[in-house]
Amino acid sequence: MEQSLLYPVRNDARDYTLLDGMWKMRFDPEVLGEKNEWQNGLPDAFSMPVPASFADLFTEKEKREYCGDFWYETKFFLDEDRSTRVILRFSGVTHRADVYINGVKAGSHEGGFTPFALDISDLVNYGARNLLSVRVNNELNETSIPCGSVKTHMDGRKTAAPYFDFYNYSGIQRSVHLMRIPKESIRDYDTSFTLENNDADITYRVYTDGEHPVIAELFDRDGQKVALCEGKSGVLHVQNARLWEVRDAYLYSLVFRIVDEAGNNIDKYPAKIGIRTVEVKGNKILLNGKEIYLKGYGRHEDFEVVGRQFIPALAKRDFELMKWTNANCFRTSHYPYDEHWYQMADEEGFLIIDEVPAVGMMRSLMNFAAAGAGGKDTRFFTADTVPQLQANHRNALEEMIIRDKNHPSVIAFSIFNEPETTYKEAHDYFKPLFDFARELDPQKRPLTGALLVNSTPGKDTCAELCDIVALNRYYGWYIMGGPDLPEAEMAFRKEMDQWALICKDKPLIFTEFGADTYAAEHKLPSVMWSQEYQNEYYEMNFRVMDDYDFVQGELVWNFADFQTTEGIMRLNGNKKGIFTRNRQPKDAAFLLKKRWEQK
Ligand code: EVA
Repeated sequence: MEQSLLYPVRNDARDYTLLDGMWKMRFDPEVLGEKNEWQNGLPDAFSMPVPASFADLFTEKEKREYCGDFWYETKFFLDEDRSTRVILRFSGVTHRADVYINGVKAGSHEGGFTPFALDISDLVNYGARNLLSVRVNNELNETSIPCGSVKTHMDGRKTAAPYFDFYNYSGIQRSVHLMRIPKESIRDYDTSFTLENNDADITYRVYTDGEHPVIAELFDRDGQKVALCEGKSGVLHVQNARLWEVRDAYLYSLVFRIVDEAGNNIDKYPAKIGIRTVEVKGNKILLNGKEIYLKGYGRHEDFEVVGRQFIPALAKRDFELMKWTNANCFRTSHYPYDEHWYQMADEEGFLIIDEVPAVGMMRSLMNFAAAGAGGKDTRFFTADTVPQLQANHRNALEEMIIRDKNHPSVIAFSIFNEPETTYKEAHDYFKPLFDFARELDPQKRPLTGALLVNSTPGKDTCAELCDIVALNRYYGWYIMGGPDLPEAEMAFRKEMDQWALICKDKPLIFTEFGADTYAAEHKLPSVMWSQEYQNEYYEMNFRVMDDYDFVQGELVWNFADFQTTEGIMRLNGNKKGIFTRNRQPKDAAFLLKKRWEQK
């Protein structure tokens, strides 16, 4: 990792300006931008907010569905101060970007859901205005994660053909910070915890790019200093530590400082940390040494008009709804979310399974359905694209773990969603990625990955890589729905009996199960798509899960209805939400609320 991914802060050593606002934008279907020197000024542009997913802002279909290159431009002023480094930090540009400062290329990034930072100190004009241009591309292919392809229509138009079930929202979808940080600075830090009786040890390591000493100080919520340690690594001992617990989130402030000979600060970075441990023991998941059962949701970053943009008020509503249903966990299906989600979860005491965008690893427009229909496999992991795909996957994993490793809310990393896992090449593909993640995570959190319907004991090759087995299962929906619900229950139990043999000493959680439900539909007796059926579906699934003691979590699919690409399988989007897309409860919300109150 060349640049530090630390979240921007303002204090006496660091500062930033948020470049969010109205930028210029222009599509570049013929890829002429660079040749025509758009990096020196974007002609005939329209205005576009940053951050934003551009798709649903437009009224014309070709613009909403636009796939290819597109350019953004803004200007910023920089004062005369040359004593700091100037860093441009993008929190997420989907799916790839080339960045130019005053017409000169400053850097590139592949991957739409993790941040990247560029040192532009030598490219900027001090005491003057600067031109910032970004060429973005939102095409999918079999080396990008998520995976997909591009369809070229007869009139030459290109549209995205995702191998996954969510809309390919894109653009500069997250904030852009212009940071000023000291030339000798804190690049990163690791924390991990051990608990003994009422005390805790915080083992830390700070990475800097200079030789000056580092001081680490820990403050409690009232601002009282409770521990101090000198050195780039060390152990802070906390007496009577207040632990970070589910829905009782106590956060300490861990302040790192690089100091000069006179004791003055060269750099300072304040980290919010929660003291907690996570481990897997036998078939249980332990948080602070105590068993925890995961209750909650697979989600999306998705809302009307704004697409994937982070809206603080909406996130607040979502946390209130999740709390109302007595949930304690969510999975960032199917990509790392905006950093604010993790900050809020840290404060609220929510658990997160953090997922890398490794989704669509099967050649099909709707892989979940194709596999359900016949256990189809497309030999995805035998293609020539695999080495490049794996390199991109590894980078995304690295960026996600580095970005999120110090959040107390993050209790596990998910390395895939529903790839083909039924042959050896899949195992060969994933094994080094699991090894890499294990090495990278200072807290050695459990690793997992969501297994597709046909990844069953005996066929699957990847569950053995996981510390927590995670299943996406749709018994009673894609498999034997409606009048076949009793048969679905039998088939589900049959599969669970097989997992019982594997999960003697491994926990198993459900990362997806759910039924499409149209919020306006009621029917007695039930039919598929009605509110009544969603309840019956969940009751059946819970009945089965409750009979197997190695089941340690249930994350329903999905928190809310969400946008997908068009097709006969979807009614203007996926309707498996427990809440509607505008965040009102379906009947199943009340069922979950009651169950999770007791669970
Ligand atoms: C579904 N099933 O069919 C979901 C998808 C999801 O939205 C899956 O992991 O297996 C996928 O993305 O509703």
